[in-house]
Amino acid sequence: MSSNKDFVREMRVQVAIVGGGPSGLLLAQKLSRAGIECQILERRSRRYVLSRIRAGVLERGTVDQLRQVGVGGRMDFQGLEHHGCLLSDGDQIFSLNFHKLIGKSVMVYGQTEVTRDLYDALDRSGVVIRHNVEEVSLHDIDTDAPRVTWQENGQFHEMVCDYIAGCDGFYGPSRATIPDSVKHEFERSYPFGWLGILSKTPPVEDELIYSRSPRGFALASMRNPSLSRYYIQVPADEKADQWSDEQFWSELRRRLPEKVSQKIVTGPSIEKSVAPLRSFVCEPMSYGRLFLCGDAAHIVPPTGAKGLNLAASDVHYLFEALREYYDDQSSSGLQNYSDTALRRVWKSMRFSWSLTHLMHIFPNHTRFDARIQIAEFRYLRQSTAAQRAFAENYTGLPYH
Ligand code: FAS
Ligand code: PHB
Repeated sequence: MSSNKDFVREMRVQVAIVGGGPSGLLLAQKLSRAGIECQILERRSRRYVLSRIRAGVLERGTVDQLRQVGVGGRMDFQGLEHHGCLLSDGDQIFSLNFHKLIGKSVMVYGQTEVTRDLYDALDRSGVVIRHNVEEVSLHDIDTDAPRVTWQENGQFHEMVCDYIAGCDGFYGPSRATIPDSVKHEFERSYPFGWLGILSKTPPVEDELIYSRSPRGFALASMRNPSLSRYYIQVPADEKADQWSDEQFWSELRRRLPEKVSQKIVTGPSIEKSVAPLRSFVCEPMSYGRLFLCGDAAHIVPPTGAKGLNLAASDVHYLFEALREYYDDQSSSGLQNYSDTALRRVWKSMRFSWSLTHLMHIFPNHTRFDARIQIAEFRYLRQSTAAQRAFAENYTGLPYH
């Protein structure tokens, strides 16, 4: 480490990772186990990162990766393997059994726990994770010596690296570093959000319930047998503090089938927040020596439980490409990373968009649109072919 009057020059690393959420942490764990040096720059404290309540459903590909990198222990012990889910339309409710349909399942295990498990594993492996860094900037990404600079404890630092992984989410600096002349951004904003609560109450059913009702969408989910996660569709500009717990429980009951509502065990919310819904994709997902992963490159509405899982498949592709470069001195994986990742991103984007359209009430929907939604729902309920397609998408499309 050397310094001049302005910068502390850190030792060069092979891969600098901006962002210590699931994307950055999983990539670091994979690189570290492969002997590829990396460091993580995270804007927030670890406590803050671990306070986020987000995704709840893991695809098989995500589960396999966590097990392969030695982070599957707690998940296998505390996670809940789900063979299906329930869909309801008014008082009509039916089960989609993924296992019977296509022999696959999903794991219900919160993103918060995945993040905690990855942090613990990285601490054991000694990977440097710099928290509370400020003013992270990316430089010279179109050269063979890209740099990252940041401020830490009032001192500016610089780190030269071979590659930068932009894992800094939708609002991070990485995507913004790709020149506008190169980037194409595709976006669909929805006129509603999800108001979610976490409560120390037993889930109302053993499986998740996706419910469409004339009053709006509702989702009954969980984290474990004594921790429930519920969501209701609310207007896009709604604030969580506009809703008391009583108002939430009362509205949730009105959006679930009668025989389910009667069983809901209510209790105080231990977390309450509104998540905006949007579909967004940035193309390309790489430029020069910068590679975007996860929310830095794309955002899906949480309806299809794809956000975290797409981050995991991006990391799979990028890790394999970096390993090919360092082990076999071949750059073809890196050159193809964006196209490879985007093929799966767009297919998952389609499913999330489609399920969002099926399950939500759109303020500008005409009576025709409403009839189409009902027809779509009836077709899904009655057609094994449609159910197999749903199961294939929900449990996770293949990586290759
Ligand atoms: P993340 O946003 O998780 O992590 C990016 C990290 O980069 C953060 O820790 C951030 O602090 C850091 N960062 C940002 N700017 C930085 C800077 N300038 N310098 C350094 N670090 C910086 N997905 C689902 O599947 N189901 C859900 O129910 C669901 N609910 C969600 C609710 C909310 C409110 C949000 C925002 C997302 C939700 N998601 C959900 C999607 C979510 O799970 C993401 O897909 C997942 O967190 C993606 O992980 P990352 O790509 O690591 O991005
Ligand atoms: C969750 O439990 O947070 C969850 C589950 C399934 C979804 C979205 C969110 O589709």
